[in-house]
Amino acid sequence: MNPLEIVKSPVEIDPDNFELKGSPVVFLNRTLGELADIFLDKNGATLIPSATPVYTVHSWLPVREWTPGGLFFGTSTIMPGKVGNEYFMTKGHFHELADRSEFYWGIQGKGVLILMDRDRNTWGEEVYPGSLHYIGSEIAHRLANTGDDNLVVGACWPSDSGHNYEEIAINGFSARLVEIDGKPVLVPQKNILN
Ligand code: M6P
Ligand code: ZN
Repeated sequence: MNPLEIVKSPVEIDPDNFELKGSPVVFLNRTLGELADIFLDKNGATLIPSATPVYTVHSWLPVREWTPGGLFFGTSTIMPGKVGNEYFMTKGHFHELADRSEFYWGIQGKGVLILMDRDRNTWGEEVYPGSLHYIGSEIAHRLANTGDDNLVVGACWPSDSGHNYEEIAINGFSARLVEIDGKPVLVPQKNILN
């Protein structure tokens, strides 16, 4: 950059679909085939084509991962849909440096941000255009789409937070977000496991 020059930022949010445009942008597409394990209804998952996208993520990583003091930015788009009666959702994670926090904010659509603390207490926050969510340290976070349209959520997290998926892969969240009588309900995992 030259002194006194006014330039465009290399990355911007596409106002039409809220995806990130520019360079460098990392794109990730999570299909049902690779996520089938996170849903309770394994048989229900086999009824949906495995190539079906459940969510996509566009991320701008302006610094190397693990750089202290930096920030990453992403937009997640969770598609509408259910496996059995469980809403399409993200894998969810704690941070590898577990005291690192994160902001999420609702951009489009509707859903629930599912949060779980280290004592395995799980609760949710409603996500809608304009909703703002502070995810404090040691809190696992997962997004579920409860609407009929795409759920788009912005995220900003520290570049040295990392992702700890293992704990969620092994123990899951202590509650699942399912549709009961047309409404999203958090149901304790032990009560719906056979
Ligand atoms: C947000 C951020 C990212 C995360 C993405 C998808 O954009 O929290 O760090 O990777 O959502 O969520 P997950 O990693 O749980 O699949
Ligand atoms: Zn995170």
